[in-house]
Amino acid sequence: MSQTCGFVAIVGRPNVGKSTLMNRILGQKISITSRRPQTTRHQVMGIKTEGEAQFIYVDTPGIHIMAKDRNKAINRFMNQAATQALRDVDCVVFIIDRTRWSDEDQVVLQRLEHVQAPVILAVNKVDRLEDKSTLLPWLGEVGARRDFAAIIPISAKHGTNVPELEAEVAKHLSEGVHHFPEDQVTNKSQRFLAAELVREKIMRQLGDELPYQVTVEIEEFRDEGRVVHISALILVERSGQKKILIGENGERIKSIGREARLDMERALDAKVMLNLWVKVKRGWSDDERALKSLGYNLD
Ligand SMILES: Nc1nc2c(ncn2[C@@H]2O[C@H](COP(=O)(O)OP(=O)(O)OP(=O)(O)O)[C@@H](O)[C@H]2O)c(=O)[nH]1
Ligand SMILES: [Mg+2]
Repeated sequence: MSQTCGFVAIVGRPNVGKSTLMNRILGQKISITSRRPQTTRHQVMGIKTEGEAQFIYVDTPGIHIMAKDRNKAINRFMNQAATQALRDVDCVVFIIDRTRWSDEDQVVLQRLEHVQAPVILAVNKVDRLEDKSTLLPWLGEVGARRDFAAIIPISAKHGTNVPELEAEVAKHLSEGVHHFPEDQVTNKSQRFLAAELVREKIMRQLGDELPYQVTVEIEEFRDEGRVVHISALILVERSGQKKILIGENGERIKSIGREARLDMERALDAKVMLNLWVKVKRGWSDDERALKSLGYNLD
């Protein structure tokens, strides 16, 4: 049998479960997740090779409407990264949250208007649907908004119907040689993953405003075999934010470091010595040049 291969963009507004779905399909944490919107900031590939078929999933930042307070360079970057992932794909998985349809879902649908590739609609988080009887009529209603290749209710968190979704995606791969070796699971480096894990703990542990003002840079990544030494610099916008991040007697930063380190040790299968530093870099999130130097580059 000949090989099949395909790029599959996972898109949707923030917080609908795109990264959770990708991790579920890959069976490991490739992309960070949190209950806050705008967790993912970059395109992240999750590569799954099963016999002759290679699926190259591309997790994307949530496509969002840029209101006055969200029209920063970082927001533009995130929307561009998501839109760019739609180019030249073999298939799109468009995720929505249960039976809600928001203005941002509408924006995503509009971005898909020019996409020729088949679009599968995944109605996620059905485990949390209060009234299950609303689902069937909703699938009919939402199905009228576009000619979807399929509409599949799923729970990315619990795995419900995810194999069915993958089987649907498999129909849309094209014949051709694999782009990646079969044991490769992502296009991102271990350094990138390390920085993301620190940011995930910040997203998960800190209050409302702060996580969006934070970015993480890896200053040192030294692999000594059994031990990996990692130094990460956490950049914030204001000195007040630095104080919050460090917390009373450094408790907060310690807890962030501990959780990030445990995840890193699991991912790298090695002991990790993690050092965290916090620095104020005013205006980094609205400065194109600063963003570039901090790794926010479109591929
Ligand atoms: N109950 C339930 N929660 C889910 C499901 N899928 C995702 N979630 C939760 O929804 C939240 C957002 O999930 P993410 O995977 O980070 O969402 P995302 O679409 O990648 O979000 P952005 O990266 O911010 O665009 C997290 O708290 C997940 O645990 C699901 O099927 N059921
Ligand atoms: Mg995400």
